[in-house]
Amino acid sequence: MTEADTAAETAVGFTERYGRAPVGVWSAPGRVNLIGEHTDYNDGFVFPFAIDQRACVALGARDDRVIRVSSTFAPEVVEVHLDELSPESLEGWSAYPLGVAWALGQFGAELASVAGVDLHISSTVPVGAGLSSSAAIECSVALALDEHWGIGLDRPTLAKVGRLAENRVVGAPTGILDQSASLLSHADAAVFLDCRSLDAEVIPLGLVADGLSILVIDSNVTHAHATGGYAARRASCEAGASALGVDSLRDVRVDDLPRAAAVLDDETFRRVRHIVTENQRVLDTVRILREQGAGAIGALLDASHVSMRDDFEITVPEIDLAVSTAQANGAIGARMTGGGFGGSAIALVIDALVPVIEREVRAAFAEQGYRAPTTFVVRPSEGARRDA
Ligand code: GAF
Repeated sequence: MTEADTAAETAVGFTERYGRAPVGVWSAPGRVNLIGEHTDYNDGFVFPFAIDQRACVALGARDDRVIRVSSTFAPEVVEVHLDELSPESLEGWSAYPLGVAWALGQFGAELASVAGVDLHISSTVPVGAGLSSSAAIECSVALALDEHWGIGLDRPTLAKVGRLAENRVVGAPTGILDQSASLLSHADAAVFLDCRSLDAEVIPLGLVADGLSILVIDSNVTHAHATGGYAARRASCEAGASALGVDSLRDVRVDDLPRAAAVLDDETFRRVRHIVTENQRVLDTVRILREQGAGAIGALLDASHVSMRDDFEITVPEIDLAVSTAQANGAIGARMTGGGFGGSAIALVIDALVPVIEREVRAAFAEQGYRAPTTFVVRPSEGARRDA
């Protein structure tokens, strides 16, 4: 199904639910993070791109103060009065779109004077695969409501709106990576984002011209960042920064690591070392991409994976197997992408090797008795937009 089909189908779904046509359809993509993992909430660098799987939202005007939201992934229509929107009153899947409506109010939108809306949402971004299905919903809804209500926030601010919904309403202590990728990306390029200044630069990847593909290997081990390991890693980073006397780990350089080793316990040191070296790898990836093209960044992707596996300890055996099998079968580089504890690996691959690596990874999973992975090539795509 093409992206235009998805937008048209979302409009049809809206009409079926609400008995009238929508006034518009907006969409926003999931993302792959090429490199720079867990660096965002440490004020560091990330280098993601939007993928060609998107969440779509169709919107219809109302003349009262009610918001209704329906979707293709749950049978119910959730209804809330605009005066009753609060982080505490929202739960389940509807916390993502309704959380965004609440968060817009925290960024200056005069919600007291807007009329309600009906929303219908669909998505082709796989859930729990580490590809930011939640940010895709948040960013499509943020763009739709911002335009419909005439708020006029810029895209970096809309990314903050999405992150606030995720942090305060959904309860996941995430950074700004996913929403920035979803809102700022351009086709055939990745976004080099400084998460401290929020300066963003769109850098062409040139994959098609170089005959390269990014293969996603979804381990089908699902993750959730509202609980567990993600928050623990964030706490370790904060403890490390505090022990080293810096505001954030962005302020620690690779040359400072011997001093850090003398001050920190072994586990905290390894968490810090991942962040510090990962920031440097992002900078090196951007430089090498510019100088030599994507075919030359493989060793950095591989090193990033080792760091996530051994220092940050956020990979799982299925993901490690996906990465090592891709590498053993000719991938230029491979690493886990996203927050970890499941989700997906990516492999940078010469086009002709894609089917070979897919086959070998599947065979390796079967041999270990793991649930079959889902594999697909992603195309670096345009960020959030109005479709109709
Ligand atoms: C998740 C979070 F949402 C991001 O903010 C980021 O921390 C990422 O994990 C790890 O790089 O996707």
